[in-house]
Order: sequence, then C-alpha cells, then structure tokens
Amino acid sequence: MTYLTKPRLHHPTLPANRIGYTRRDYEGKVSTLCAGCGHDSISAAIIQACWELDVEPHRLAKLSGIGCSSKTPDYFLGQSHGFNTVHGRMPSVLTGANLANRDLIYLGVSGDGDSASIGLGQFAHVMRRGVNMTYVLENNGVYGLTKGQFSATADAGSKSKRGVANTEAAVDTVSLALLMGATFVARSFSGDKKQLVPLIKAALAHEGAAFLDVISPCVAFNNHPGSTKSYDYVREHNEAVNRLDFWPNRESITVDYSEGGVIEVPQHDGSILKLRKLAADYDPGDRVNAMTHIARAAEKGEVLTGLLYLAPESQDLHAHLNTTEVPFNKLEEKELCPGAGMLERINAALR
Ligand SMILES: Cc1ncc(C[n+]2csc(CCOP(=O)(O)OP(=O)(O)O)c2C)c(N)n1
Ligand code: SF4
Ligand SMILES: [Mg+2]
Repeated sequence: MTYLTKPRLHHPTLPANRIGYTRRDYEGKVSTLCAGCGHDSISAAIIQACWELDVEPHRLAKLSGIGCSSKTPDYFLGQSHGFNTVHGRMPSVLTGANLANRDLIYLGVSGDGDSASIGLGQFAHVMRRGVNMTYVLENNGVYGLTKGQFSATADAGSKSKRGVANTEAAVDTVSLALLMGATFVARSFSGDKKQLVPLIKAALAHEGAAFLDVISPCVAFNNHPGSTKSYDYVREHNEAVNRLDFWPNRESITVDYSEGGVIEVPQHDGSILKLRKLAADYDPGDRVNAMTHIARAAEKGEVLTGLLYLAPESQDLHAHLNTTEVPFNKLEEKELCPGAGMLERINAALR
C-alpha cells in the first residue's frame, strides 16, 4: 500500500470556520513520513493557516517536486488541486498553471535538495519573475528520501551522523531569494508553530513571489549533535527578528499593541500584517539591510527567523506581462485565436 486514506469521521463539536469547514476538511492522507519528521509539523501549520484563512479547498493548487518534503502535499488539503512534478521542476509547472489560471492560490512545496541542487535554476527564476505563489522550502540540510546525503544547504563544518564534516559552502536560500527579487522572504522553524502559522497566512495573502524557508529537522539522518539542522541546534540558535500577526481585512483590530515596537503593514487585499519588533535595528522593508543581517547571523552560527523582507510595493508576473484579468482558461476560442489578420499585424510589428 502506498498511501493510507483517513476515515471521514468528524467529531460533532469540532469548530468550523466562516465557510463551515473544520480543520479535518483541510487534512489529507495519513502521513508515511518518519515519526517526528519536521515536515509533518509544517503540514499541520499549512492546515491550520488555510483553516484560519477560510480558504476554499478547491481554490488552492499545491505543487511539489520530489523528496520526503515533496510528498507532503498528499498529507494536507486533500480536496485541493495537486501536482507532484519532477525533481526540481515544481517552479516551472507552477508558473505554467498560474499563467493559465490566475484565479487559484498557488502553494509550492519543495526540499533543500529539490530547490538548492537540481532545481536551483528554477527556484531562482520563479523568484525573479514574481510568480504569485507561496514557496515553502522544507529545509533539513540532507536528501532525506535518498538516505541522508548532505544537500547544498548543509552548513560547512556541519557533521553527518557518522561524524564526517561537510566541507562545502552552504547555499543560503533566503539570501538567494532576496538577491533574485522575491518580494516576501521569511525563515521559520518547523518546531515553532506560533511563528510559522502567521507567516504562512501572510505569504498566502501576498501578491507576488513569497518565499518561506522552514528549518525542518530530519530525525532519521540529520538530528544528531554536530548537525546545524537538528531540533536542539535550531532551538538554541534561533534569533527571531520579529513576531507576526496576520489580520484579514474583515476583522477589526481590537488587540492592544500599546507596548510599542509594532509596525502595521497593510497588504494589497486589505489585510494587515502587524509586526512586533524583537531586534531593534531590524527593518524588514530594507532589502540590503536584511541581507547584511542574515550574513552576520550566519557567521555567528545563528539562525535568523521571522519576516526578513517585505517589499514596500510588489507586483506579480501577470502585472509584469500585462495579461488579461480573465484567466486564460476561461477565455473563449475567438479571444484566444483572434485570427490570421491579427497574427499578420503582430508579425508585421515585430519585423
Ligand atoms: C532527476 C532525479 N534525480 C535524482 C533523484 C533522486 N532523488 C529523489 S529525492 C532526492 C533528494 C530529496 O532531497 P530534498 O529535496 O532535500 O527532500 P527531503 O527528502 O530531504 O525532504 C533525490 C536526489 C530523482 N528522483 N530524480
Ligand atoms: S527520512 Fe528524514 S525527511 Fe524523510 S521522512 Fe524520515 S525524518 Fe523526514
Ligand atoms: Mg532535504
């Protein structure tokens, strides 16, 4: 058996969200990952975020590559659209789907092997193109599915289970996302649901390329002393720059934030991000400053988490390409094929 379906039993007292769904309606099949794998906690955070956001499951498309991480979309949002693509190719398939139907909410799930090795080019280009998506990278520093080889995000000096030190420099995916022009960049930890759930909600509401790197320990191959992606290491070195609260536009804000250090950032859809500053000199609106902070923290062996960058203005690929508001898959044939005369005029303009 390759998967286990969950019985569709609903406890009558489970709370429902505004569209009448309980958390169970956002679950998927029973996970076949190792007990304690960080990836399962990320799936639970995605379920929580989508339930709290009242996402209609049929309006969400989840796409992934290959790896334990890329298997996880089977374990959440069982009523959403899903596409398990080829290793490292989730971004291009997602870009195509997004161009064909801009009306869906796009969630890409990937691993550090999937994104930082074979899929590095695809990752870089989907960020710079500003595809309207949430890109969740479940980062454990190893190729979990193929038995724990170091991946390109393993820190130099980090030791394997057998005590061998990694000698190669790590690809820092948040720095790369910033360099490539991502308009929302965050890092979190699978063991910190309080931080992770609002970050996922804010990323899903963001218009443009939202990148979320989540350190997600692999308990089978990379959770020992000497690993910099273990539960203990991340807990001891986690430096959160801010705490985020996400407020959908329909809710009036009643919480008292008078203790100071809070920034309100309105989003294009009317929702509001409330950022509680934890590091006084950290400004998530300043990309260059964010890159410097991330590099300095990495030098000290710290794992900088929180909302690291939010572009003051963001646009997505459809805005760059000036495409029609109507999704392509809803256009009639006469609009998609305007005839030989129009083709001739286009060709003439290009000569
Ligand atoms: C084209 C191709 N090359 C190699 C593989 C073998 N392979 C499967 S998963 C994987 C790496 C997965 O690592 P990661 O993306 O970090 O996911 P994890 O299992 O750690 O969550 C590799 C190399 C493959 N499936 N396809
Ligand atoms: S091998 Fe590692 S990444 Fe894969 S399921 Fe097990 S703990 Fe998770
Ligand atoms: Mg991995």
